[in-house]
Amino acid sequence: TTSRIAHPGLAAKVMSAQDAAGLIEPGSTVGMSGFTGSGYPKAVPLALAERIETAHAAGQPFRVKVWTGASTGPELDGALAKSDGVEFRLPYNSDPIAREKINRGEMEYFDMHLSQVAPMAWQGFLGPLDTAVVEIAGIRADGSLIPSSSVGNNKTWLDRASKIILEVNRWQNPALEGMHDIYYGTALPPNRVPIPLVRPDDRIGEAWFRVDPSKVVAVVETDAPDRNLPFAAPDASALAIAGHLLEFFAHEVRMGRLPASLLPLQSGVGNIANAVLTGLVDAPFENMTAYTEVIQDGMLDLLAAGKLRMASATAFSLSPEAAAGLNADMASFRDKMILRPQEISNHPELIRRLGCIAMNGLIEADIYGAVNSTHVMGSRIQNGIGGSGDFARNAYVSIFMTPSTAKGGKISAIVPQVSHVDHINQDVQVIVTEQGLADLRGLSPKQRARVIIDNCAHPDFRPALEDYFQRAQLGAYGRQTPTLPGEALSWHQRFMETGDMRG
Ligand code: 0RQ
Repeated sequence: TTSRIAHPGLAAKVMSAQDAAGLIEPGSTVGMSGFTGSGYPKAVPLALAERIETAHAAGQPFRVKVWTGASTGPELDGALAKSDGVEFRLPYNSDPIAREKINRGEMEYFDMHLSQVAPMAWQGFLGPLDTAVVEIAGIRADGSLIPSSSVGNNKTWLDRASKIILEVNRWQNPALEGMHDIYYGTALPPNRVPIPLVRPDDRIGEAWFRVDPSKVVAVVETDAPDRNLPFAAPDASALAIAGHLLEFFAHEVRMGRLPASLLPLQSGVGNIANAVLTGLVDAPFENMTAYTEVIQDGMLDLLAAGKLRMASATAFSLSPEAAAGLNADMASFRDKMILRPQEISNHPELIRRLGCIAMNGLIEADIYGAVNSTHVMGSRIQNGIGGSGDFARNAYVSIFMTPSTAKGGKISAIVPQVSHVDHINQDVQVIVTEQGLADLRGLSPKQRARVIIDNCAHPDFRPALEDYFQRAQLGAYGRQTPTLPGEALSWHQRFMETGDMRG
């Protein structure tokens, strides 16, 4: 046993990843830890994938259903998808191998609002949970668990699962202990009560997970890094988007619609979101806070610069350099960060109460402001809705950001009609591209189309959008949201036929 496992009863359950994976039955449902590449189990899923491949080679069927917090790493989603071992997956995936299987129709996938996973599991809508496989940073003498670099749905998996496999990862910094806030006050209707969090830095729970030691069937020791992906240096487009957004914030402060320290920031993942955060380092806003899903590099920069007072999230999503920097200086960051269950980090009640500024990416938006965050050409899933819906609908101001074109200019991110809807126009208040910013608050559909076409569309596509909008106003069945159904998706059709929306 090591100093990371202080509970003798659980120390006695240490075994190899292979032996632990042997306890997972074909056809069962497995709830795994992991959120945006951090805190996912790194040994048991790999061993399970090997077991599945061996079974398949012997002609035996073997697939499992996998639930997580959000995206994980190649050792989990990649390995299990490659082994053809996943029959069903929820709630968010960004692994390329799993994405390919899903889009080939070989894997069922339910992408869902991240705040709703735990409540739906409790409500019983997702079926029973057979096994939890959860990475932790250590086990205390009383048997409580020190959470790892993400919290995600771990509390719910530990509570709901019939049996539990723990991965104790020595790579995780022991100073993570004390950073987490695990809230145990959720209940199902009709017994639900208000969640007592009124400031982003409130602590309302405990620093550890509770667990019933009799449900723990295996403890596996690992020493392996999170999947930390590098961020690309922001390109001209990301810098332009960040510039428009910072100008907007300054304007809103001048108009008295935002306080000088802004409101709690939520920032999606990806290079543009990171560029916006980096831009805030030199902006005139002080004492900012973040109430968000993930702490990425830009958030650490803001904390280090003293601009951000604190950040609340459910996980880290860091580049290798930022992860190393955080690990080396955990003592100075620790008190400024709180990691919570995703049910709390993304809770509609809390997002509405705190008045978050939501900033998320999109695949395409239409001239009326509906947003597609998930499906390329209406059918091919990219990642999933993730937390974007939790934040967009409930935010104080809901912002979506994107380059105005994709695939080297062949695709317009502004289209006559989105090919799939994740966010209805009422949930989309500001759209920003490198061309400019459209403030849609208080505007009717036709007024929205005017500013989206003028401010956000790429000049290569603006005339065609203008032409469609004019003809729709003359020829549509109704003039409230003028649409020509026979033509609205013709840009997508043209891309699928010719590889270019421009024709
Ligand atoms: O694909 O890599 O094959 O070229 O989509 O696009 O431009 O790199 O942008 O990384 O910010 O992702 C919406 C996917 C944007 C992301 C989305 C193609 C593009 C590229 C990625 P390639 P970019 P980003 C909190 C918030 C939903 C979840 C969410 C996302 C790839 O932001 O998953 O918001 N959001 N969570 O080429 C065809 C278009 C396209 C397109 C982009 N119009 N047509 N392809 N692409 N636009 C975080 C969590 O929930 C965990």
